[in-house]
Amino acid sequence: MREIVIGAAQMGPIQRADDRAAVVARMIALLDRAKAGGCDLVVFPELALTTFFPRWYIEDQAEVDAWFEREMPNPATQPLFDRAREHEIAISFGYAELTPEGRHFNTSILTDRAGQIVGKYRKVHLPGHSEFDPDRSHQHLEKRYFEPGDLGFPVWRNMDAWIGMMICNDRRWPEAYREMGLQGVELVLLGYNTPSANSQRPDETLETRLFHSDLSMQAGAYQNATWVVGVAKAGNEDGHALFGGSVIVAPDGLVAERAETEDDELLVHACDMDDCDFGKATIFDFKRHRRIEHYGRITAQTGVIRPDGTTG
Ligand code: ING
Repeated sequence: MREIVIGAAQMGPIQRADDRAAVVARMIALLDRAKAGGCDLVVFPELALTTFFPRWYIEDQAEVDAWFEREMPNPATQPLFDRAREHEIAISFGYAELTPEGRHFNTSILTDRAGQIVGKYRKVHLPGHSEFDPDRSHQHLEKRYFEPGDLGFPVWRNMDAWIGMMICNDRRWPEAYREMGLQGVELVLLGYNTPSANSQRPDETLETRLFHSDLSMQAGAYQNATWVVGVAKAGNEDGHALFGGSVIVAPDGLVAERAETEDDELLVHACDMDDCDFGKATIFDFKRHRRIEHYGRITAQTGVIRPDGTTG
């Protein structure tokens, strides 16, 4: 048995006016609760340090860059790393990364239990648009503020397990899980900030949107025989609602824990990494069953090319 007690630290809303110190204090409070709950690893949401600023159209680059971190850890987050090291808890959280070369990424990191960063991931699938869209009730400008990730989908050995990360929209793309599944991933950590409503689909209910989120993570877990931890930033941020629904999904695709609120909430579950073995050795023994000679389109083309040659 290779058990990791995992805490999914869902966070409630972060307002545009909230400063990082107040947010880090909330993360530390969740970390203290996780310690009391016996956690070995705690997962925080996407863009955990700030409001979901891609909902705002900002023209001044200096104002945009104020939402980004230039180094990690940094003075604002050092208290979090210090408390995690004291508790001997590994952490993973998302933030906006501004590199020394001036590149902008939607990033997440993973530490070991001594507080050292052992892995970094940069969000590959950026949803939304890059120019102001007057038809939307709220903008979704990740394509404006971030570059697509340039690190691929790495998997690291940490805490006697193969661990990978993805971020939010990545969870909707089976390629992201499979890239890690083909590296033997046993635990996928992901945070998300997902609007509760979509002005382009006013008829789509919150229940349906939560279903799509669960469906994506449960399928990814089952089809790659891996644990998946999905952690929301939730609640009303300056009038814009994000849904909660954080989950810990087992390698058989079943939900082991689910958040009940749209606030700071900690899910705790003892996850045995050996539970991945059955799926990887039977139904999803990739080496025995996959037929890559038939999968060429998946990396040969981006969009649809129909048999009659029409596209788009
Ligand atoms: N948010 C959303 C997500 O992928 C979205 C955007 C919502 C895309 C619903 C498609 C459908 O969960 C982020 N931040 O990617």
